[in-house]
Amino acid sequence: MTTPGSKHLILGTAGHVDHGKTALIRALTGIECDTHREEKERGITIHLGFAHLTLTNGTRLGVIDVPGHRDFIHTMVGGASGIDFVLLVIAADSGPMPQTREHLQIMEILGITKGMVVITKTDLVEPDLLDLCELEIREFVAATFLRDAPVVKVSAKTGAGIPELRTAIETMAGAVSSRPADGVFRLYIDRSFSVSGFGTVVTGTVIGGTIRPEDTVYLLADKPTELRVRRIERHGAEVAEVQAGDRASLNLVGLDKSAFQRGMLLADRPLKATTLLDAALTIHAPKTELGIWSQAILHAGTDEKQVRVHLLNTNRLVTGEAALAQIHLATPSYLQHGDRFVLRNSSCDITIGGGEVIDAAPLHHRRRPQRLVAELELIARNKLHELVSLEIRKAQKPLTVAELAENLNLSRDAVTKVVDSGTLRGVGHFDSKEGTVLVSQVMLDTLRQGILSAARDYRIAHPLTTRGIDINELRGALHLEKRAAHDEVMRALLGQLVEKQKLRELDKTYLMFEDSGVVDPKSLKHLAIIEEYLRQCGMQTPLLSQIKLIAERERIGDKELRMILHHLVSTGKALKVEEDYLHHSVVDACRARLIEKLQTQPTGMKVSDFRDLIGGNRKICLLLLARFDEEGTTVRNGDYRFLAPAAK
Ligand SMILES: Nc1nc2c(ncn2[C@@H]2O[C@H](COP(=O)(O)OP(=O)(O)OP(=O)(O)O)[C@@H](O)[C@H]2O)c(=O)[nH]1
Ligand SMILES: [Mg+2]
Repeated sequence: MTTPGSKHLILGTAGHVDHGKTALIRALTGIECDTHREEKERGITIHLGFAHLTLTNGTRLGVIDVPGHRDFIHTMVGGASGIDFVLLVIAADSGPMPQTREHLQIMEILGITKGMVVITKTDLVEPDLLDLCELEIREFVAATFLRDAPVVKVSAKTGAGIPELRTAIETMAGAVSSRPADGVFRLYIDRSFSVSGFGTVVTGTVIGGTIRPEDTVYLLADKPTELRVRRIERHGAEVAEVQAGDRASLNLVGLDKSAFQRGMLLADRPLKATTLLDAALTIHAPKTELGIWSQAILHAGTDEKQVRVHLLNTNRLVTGEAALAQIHLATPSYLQHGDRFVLRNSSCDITIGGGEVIDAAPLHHRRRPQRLVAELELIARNKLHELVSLEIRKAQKPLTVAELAENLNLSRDAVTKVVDSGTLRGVGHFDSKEGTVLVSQVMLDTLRQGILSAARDYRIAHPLTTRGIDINELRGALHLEKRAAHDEVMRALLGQLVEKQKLRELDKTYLMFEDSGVVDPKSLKHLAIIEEYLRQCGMQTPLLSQIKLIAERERIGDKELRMILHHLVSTGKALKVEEDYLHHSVVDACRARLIEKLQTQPTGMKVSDFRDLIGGNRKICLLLLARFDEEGTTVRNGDYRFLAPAAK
């Protein structure tokens, strides 16, 4: 089991083919990494090799041995992606070679900052040649993160220098800190196999978070599939958990082995997929130039994808320069803010460069406005809080911390930390039952304007109403969901608008401040006349032409009459049955008589019985019964109506 307090670190090899990486790991750990038959036959490493090294304090380092051959750079990138420090292996008899340089570039692109140079095969050269070789190497690494790194000279054949190398590794492991083990658990699969009696086992480097047996994980392929972790091994022994910086073998339940492929991501939540990234990009390959649009292969973890790169803040990018780019992926990926990636050319023979994801869910930038570029530059520099601000500004609605975390593929804790730090610019905070709700100032202004227009429009649409718009009607007008998070924002804005005397509150409804809610007496009188007429008509519903006659006599215009009828229906004073209007008192009376009758007639009633009871025409009877069914007064069974249980 894991030693308490021990570090979780991974050491990787790098260097040109045949320079002695695998032999060095064998000399250090006793573990042979070239285990495949084809590797033994060809005498080169083809697949990633895995070993471990126990330090004197008990810490067990994970070790990843990578292939040096130029044909397997994609495998090397996958292995190098999760490492904490590197042994750059250079053979004394040949010095730095093309893949020494390419591997070093890849380390820089991946953001690796710690490591040492190991000169191997020292048994093959004379001491003065060795000194020359060291000088050459010092110059070679002078412009890289290894400029002040230790240089250790060894021979895997004789064992010379191996104890010194072990000491240097101990010292470096002591100085490197483990990655944070909180946050989202993620692991790029590098191998998967079946173990008889156990099912599927996948291995990979944990690049974030922690996972334990019985936890749920998701295989993020085309869509997330839920799986259960049955058993976890680290360095060949069962453990109670693995965390960022560990090599892990996970025995998973839920899918057949064939579902798992190298490059797929496992995570502890169903992360959002993206086919678009905003990123900071640097060109490393010598004499290389990118135009506004270019094709490339993007490597992230053990995953590789065809992409198109669209430069945002320049039309041309040359060796040594950095730029912002929008990257279009051919198939969905689950990258997140801060992830590093390597770009290789489409024919897979040159490492062009690489960079870091700024926004994994950007809007599609057809053009390249200065404001967007400035925003991305800010995020690239100030990181997380700018990203969170941008996400809030992008949203067309209020967002909770949980929604933000989900949109950004971050843990809630990470988002909460940013929110609590008070560094978010142009963002309003609100408390709700769903936790803190965040809204951009721009969106708040839009909502304020929306509330005022809705309050004004409501009164224009309902001129005979003596009340204002209520919160349910407002929610609809503003296209907000019926949720505590959204209502809380609306209430806060309503409060502000009332305080600023833009709105007036009347019985939990809202009117424009200058609107007293009074309807002119003549209109009210007209309304009362039409309502009274409908009441008197009872079941003998008048034709519209008859209502119009009354209106004419009272000097009520056509438009006003339509408004009055609409008002009576929308306020529930009248029921509109196709072209007929029934006063609600008539509906109530019919309902009362129906209930009374059904209580003494448990065998139910047909439509004709109901018609005899109330004396209306068949059409109105049918529509009234349908309404009573709908409101839950009656239930229908074939031709018969019965009293609904609730109405009894
Ligand atoms: N004399 C001598 N030979 C060595 C030493 N280290 C490695 N070799 C030999 O060099 C050859 C290549 O060694 P590997 O360890 O396979 O080289 P590698 O860097 O892992 O090669 P790739 O993984 O294919 O890139 C083998 O024949 C080793 O026996 C050394 O220190 N001295
Ligand atoms: Mg090797």
